[in-house]
Amino acid sequence: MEIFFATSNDNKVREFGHALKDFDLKIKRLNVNVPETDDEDVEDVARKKARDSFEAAGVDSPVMVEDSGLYVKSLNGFPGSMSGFFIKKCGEEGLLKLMKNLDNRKAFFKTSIAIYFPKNGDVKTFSGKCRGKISRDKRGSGGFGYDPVFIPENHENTFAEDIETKKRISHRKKAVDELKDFINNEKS
Ligand code: ITT
Repeated sequence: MEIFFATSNDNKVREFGHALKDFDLKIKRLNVNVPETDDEDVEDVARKKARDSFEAAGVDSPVMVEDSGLYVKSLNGFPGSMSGFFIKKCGEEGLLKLMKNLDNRKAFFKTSIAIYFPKNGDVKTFSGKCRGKISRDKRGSGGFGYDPVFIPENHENTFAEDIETKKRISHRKKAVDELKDFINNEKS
């Protein structure tokens, strides 16, 4: 199967490549940039973006997008689907500043992959969550985005300090595993 991946984010492509290692799926990068909706759930954002990206791309194979967000409990889920906008404006430091006086540091990452299938106009979504907490300071140089301030549940280090753990348990890895199950089922 061949799928086009519409994304502007090289880090996502790299993490997908790793999670799909040894799996029979050809992914081709697509450079279309369609606006994202303001839905709070990244799954809704991804679902709509897949259809829009397919229409903008003018290809005849399935088109995949991926939307991710960091949902912080004591900020009522913010920045969530606005994680990209927030980090561009304020950085991870901005999140730490915003949370300076907050003791409840619980947060989770959510990734939703959405694929538009042109043969029947269907959109399928595959999602993964990773629970954890926001650290008190920035630590580590691996990964990208909020990885230096996110400590996964039952761990001491941030994702940026322990990239091997991220590869094993991340939101993205779980979403890709769901996608693999779907493709395996389709094949059998
Ligand atoms: P697209 O072109 O694929 O939309 P994007 O960078 O705009 O790329 P998202 O909207 O899905 O991607 O993600 C918003 C931001 O959330 C992203 O720019 C990162 O800063 C952050 N982010 C996403 N996945 C992450 C991860 O696994 N670890 C840390 N931060 C992440």
